[in-house]
Amino acid sequence: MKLLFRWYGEKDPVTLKKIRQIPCVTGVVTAVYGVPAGEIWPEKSILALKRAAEAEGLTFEVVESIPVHEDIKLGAQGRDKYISAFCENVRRVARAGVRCVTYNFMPVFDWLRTDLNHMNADGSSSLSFSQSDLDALDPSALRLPGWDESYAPDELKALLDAYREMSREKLFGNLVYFLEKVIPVCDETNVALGVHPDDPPWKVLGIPRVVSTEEDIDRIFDAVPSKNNGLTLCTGSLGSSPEGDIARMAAKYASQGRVPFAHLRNVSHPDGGKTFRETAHPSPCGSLDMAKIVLSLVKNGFDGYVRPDHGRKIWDEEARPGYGLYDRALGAAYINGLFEMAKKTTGGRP
Ligand code: DNO
Repeated sequence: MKLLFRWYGEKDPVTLKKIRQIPCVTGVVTAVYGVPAGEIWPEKSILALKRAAEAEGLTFEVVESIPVHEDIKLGAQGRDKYISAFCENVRRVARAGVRCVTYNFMPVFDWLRTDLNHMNADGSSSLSFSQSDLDALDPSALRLPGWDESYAPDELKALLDAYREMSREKLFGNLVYFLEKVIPVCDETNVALGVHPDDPPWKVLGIPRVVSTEEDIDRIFDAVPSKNNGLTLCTGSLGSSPEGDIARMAAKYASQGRVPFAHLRNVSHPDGGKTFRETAHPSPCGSLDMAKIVLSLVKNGFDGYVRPDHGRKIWDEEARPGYGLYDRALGAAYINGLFEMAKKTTGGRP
C-alpha cells in the first residue's frame, strides 16, 4: 500500500511542504489543472508537477483525474478526437512515471452535494447530500466549488436536456466504446485506469448513470477484461447508498486485481434513505466499518494506492470543500494505522 494525499497544484493552500509532514504519506495525487477537458496536457506542465513533488521527497504516480469530454459520454460525432487526446494524456503521464489514472463517467457533474457546510454537534462542518433538497433546487443554478469543471447556465441546460433523452444502455455503450480505445493504450504503457464510482450512486436530475452499483462495475469489467480496466474503490461514494456491502466489494475486486487505487472515507445515513453526511474517517463516526474494509483489501492481496478522502472542516480552517489539511491528515494517520494492523495480523509486511 502506498499512502497518498490529494494536491491541487501550486495554488493549493495545502502545500507540499505540509503534505510531506503527514506521517507515512509518500506521494501526491494530482492533475494538470486549467486545461479544458478533451485537450492535451503540455508535457512541461506534467513534468513541473513531478519535479515539485520530488523536490519535497514525494512521488507523483497517480493522476486524478484526466477529465472525460462530454462528447465522449454523449457519443457525439467528435468523440474520437477527444478519446485520442485522452490516450495521448495517458501516454504522456506514463512517460513521467504515473502508474494509475482516475476518471469518472458521470454525465455533467462530478460529485454532488446539497450542503457544503452542514454543522455538526462538535462545531465542525461536513459536506452533505439530501435528495429532497436537490429535488427542490433549480438545476440551472447548480455550481459547486470543488468540481474541476463548471458550466455557463445555457450550456448546462443544453447538456442536461441531451442526457435526459439518453438511455442507460446508450451511456453504457459510450463508456465501453471509450474503454475499448483507451485500455489498449493503458496496456501498452502499464497504466491502471480506475473508474471512480458515481457520487451519489443513483440517478440524479433525470440523467442516467452507469457506475453506481456492483452490477454496473461487474458489467464494465466483463465488457473490457484487461486488468488495467480497474476501479477507484471510493468507500464514501459506494457507501452513500446504505445498500452496498463495501467490505465485500473491496474483497471481491481486490482479489480480482482490479483495485489500483482506493479513496477511503466514512459517511453516515441520518434517515436511512437518500440522505448522507460525510463524517470523520474512523468507523465509530459513521456507518462504514473502515477496519473491515481495510482488512478485506489486505487479505485479498491489495497492493495499490490509497488516499484519505474528503475531510470535515475543523479547527477554523479555511479550505476548499472537502480538501482542507487537518481532517484529511487525521484520516491519513487513521488509515495508516488500520493498514499496519491489518498487515501484521494477516502476516503481511507492515
Ligand atoms: C471528489 C473526488 C472526485 C474524483 C473524480 C474522479 O472529491 O473523489 O472528484 O476525483 O470523480 O474523476
